[in-house]
Amino acid sequence: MEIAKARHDDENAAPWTREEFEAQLRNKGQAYHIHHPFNVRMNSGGCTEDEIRTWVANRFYYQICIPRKDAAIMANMPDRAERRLWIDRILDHDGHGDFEGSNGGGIEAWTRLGEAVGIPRDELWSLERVAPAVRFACDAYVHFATTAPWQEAVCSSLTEMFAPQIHKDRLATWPGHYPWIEQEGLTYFRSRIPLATRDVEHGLRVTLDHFQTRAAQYRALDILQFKLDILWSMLDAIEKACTHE
Ligand code: AHQ
Repeated sequence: MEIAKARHDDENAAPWTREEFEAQLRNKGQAYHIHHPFNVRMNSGGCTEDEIRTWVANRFYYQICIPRKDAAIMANMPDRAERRLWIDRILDHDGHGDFEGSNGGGIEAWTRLGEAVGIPRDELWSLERVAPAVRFACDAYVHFATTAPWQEAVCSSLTEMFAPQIHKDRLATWPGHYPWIEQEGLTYFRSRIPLATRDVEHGLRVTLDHFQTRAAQYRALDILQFKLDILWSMLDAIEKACTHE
């Protein structure tokens, strides 16, 4: 009760400065799934081959939801300048041009990760290994992006403030811990580091501009927590699926 009361009183305070607001957003990184016990075990070499395959197969559902989520945001975006930036996110995942090589997009790169860990393309795309709670969490993200004001949906993508580190961790630890995984399969993680950094510049500008009062800034923190909970609960479900293998 005390926390709720403290926040209620605080919501009428003067808004945080842009710097303070950004610091509050970045402070939410303490709840990022980089700290989830399954991710810690995975990046310290503690997963079996089949647990890695379970993680890859379940995260594939999240990856194929991302461009649909971004298209939903585009549909709610009235400003052409913002759409001209946001559309890159869809192409980054679905691919573009001749769809060959690096033009194949992130979903294709994740398919190559699947093959590198021993999941054939058809099995990965069958979604047969996706846990119900992973599907639920990803569908909740797409639903939020479809129904929330576009600036709130943009704010929810800011978990990517913390993503470069998690990708760097995998690139630094998997080759040593999981030498059975073909190195080419890790291309997706390498590709996301500059893209996440670019995405966050846009997402942060929209967020810092849009949420103007202290109450609105608290709303932004709640939105970010909602997305952090999506990522965390996905790993809860993946961890549970691994115990039943
Ligand atoms: O590969 C990831 C990705 O393309 C995205 C898009 C972004 C969004 O729009 O919400 N979030 C995101 C994330 C990706 N990878 C996750 C990981 O752990 O590999 C991290 C995740 C994120 O931090 O939101």
